[in-house]
Amino acid sequence: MTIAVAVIGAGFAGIGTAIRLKQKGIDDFTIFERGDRVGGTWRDNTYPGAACDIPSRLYSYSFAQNPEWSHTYSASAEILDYIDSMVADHDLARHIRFGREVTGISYDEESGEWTIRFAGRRRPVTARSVVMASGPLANPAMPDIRGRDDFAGHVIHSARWDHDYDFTGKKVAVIGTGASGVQIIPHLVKQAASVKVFQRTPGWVLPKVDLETGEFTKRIYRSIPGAQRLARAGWFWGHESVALGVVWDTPLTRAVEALSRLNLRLQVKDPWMRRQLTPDFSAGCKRLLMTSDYYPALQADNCKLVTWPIARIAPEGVRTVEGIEHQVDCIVYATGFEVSKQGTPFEIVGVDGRVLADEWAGGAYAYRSVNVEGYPNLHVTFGPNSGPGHNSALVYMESQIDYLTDMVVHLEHNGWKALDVRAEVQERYNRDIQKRLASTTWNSGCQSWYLTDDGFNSTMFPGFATQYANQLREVDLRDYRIRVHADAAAPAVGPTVS
Ligand code: NA7
Repeated sequence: MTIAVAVIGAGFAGIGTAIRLKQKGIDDFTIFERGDRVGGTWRDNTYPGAACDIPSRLYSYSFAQNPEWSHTYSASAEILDYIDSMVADHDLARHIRFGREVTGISYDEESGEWTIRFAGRRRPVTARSVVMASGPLANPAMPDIRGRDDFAGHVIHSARWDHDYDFTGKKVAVIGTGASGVQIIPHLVKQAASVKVFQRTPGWVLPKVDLETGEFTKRIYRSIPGAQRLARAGWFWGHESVALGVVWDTPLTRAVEALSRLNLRLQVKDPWMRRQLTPDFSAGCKRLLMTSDYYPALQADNCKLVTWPIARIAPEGVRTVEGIEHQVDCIVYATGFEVSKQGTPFEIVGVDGRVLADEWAGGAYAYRSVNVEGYPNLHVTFGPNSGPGHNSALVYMESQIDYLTDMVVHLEHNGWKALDVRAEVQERYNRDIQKRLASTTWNSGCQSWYLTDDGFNSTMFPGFATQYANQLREVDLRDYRIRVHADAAAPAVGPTVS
């Protein structure tokens, strides 16, 4: 039997999509999840210190606000609890199938249906619409360093933490000083005998002021209607103004850098170390790091910052280019994720046997980050050029899921076969996006996970969250080719190909 909607992934995007589908009267959907619990990146990232660097009031859905957040910023366990509570509150458990790893999906033009195939001997499922909610930061990236497999000690990736490994008395190497690395290192310094931090590029660091939310404040949120919305709006507009310094190279960028330099001067005494920790790229070109305990940890007696490039991994440890071998018991890779900037997480075959990964080989693109021409009724969350950069990913996500669930409603209520974005509309949109990206800080010369090796930016949205939300506020059916079933009447909007 064909279902209305197949949602792939039970992280924030999949759960949010499910809630909005239900609220819009669509109950015939199933969420397919490869793991054995919901939560996506917050299920996987359980390393010590794992927390969000966006305030909880903003890193949550406006349609599922939570008066109980314990701090300004939430730790991963509390975010996971929040996701669990959404599942319970909206009776979503009966829609979720665990242990279903999707291996490929393909579109049949005749029936207007997608076939979803799974690993193992699971029977394929057919659906009229598919929502890709598998997340861009789902698969850990191991760095391409010579001899990596030769290491004889213990290896851990930040996104697959080994909670059974006891760091007490151990010599540890940490490779990677991005958002994950700077959260892990202070915890390892407290536990391990010694920690060597291998830094390739220092980031711009701002202090993280994380306050506990008192009972009085929680009571206000619980009892006064609109109080949570007001607090959220405050954080939202605060982050919108930060865009002026993070998205574009403006005087505010210099102000962010000055603040970060002051933070460095106040926290790090040694001039040599300060020099090693000073970035040589514009603030905002890579993600800003929010932490107050990273610099103190680097200066602890049992911690050492290593800035010589890594030559290779040896059986005993990490060898740097000047010939020193740093012998360790364990290597922690905080090296980020395989971000699908060009590929797709599994094979996606659209009309005429077209394969999306082939079309995205030069860099991914989509219309309004959600739809791709030739792949009707397929909706992507966190798709091409939807990256926030300066604001909460969930603010962006909420716009996407509102938009795509409206499209599902159009399709289901009208009994149409397909909605496929027009090629010329998609092309115009992407030409404009790339033109606007050229003047952003992300394209100002540093290498980051936002860019392909050729420097193509298919991840970030070049503007304010408000602009992003505006473009997704309403589905303009004239942007889409509507296909109807052979025996159906022509739709009232737009030209038809049946
Ligand atoms: P990131 O931000 O991709 O950081 C990865 C880190 O690993 C970064 O410091 C990299 O250095 C470093 N890295 C990667 N490959 C190597 C090699 N080969 N040698 C040395 N160092 C290396 O991942 P995170 O997990 O910290 O954060 C991911 C996102 O999650 C983050 O942006 C937030 O959106 C949430 P580099 O800077 O490339 O020189």
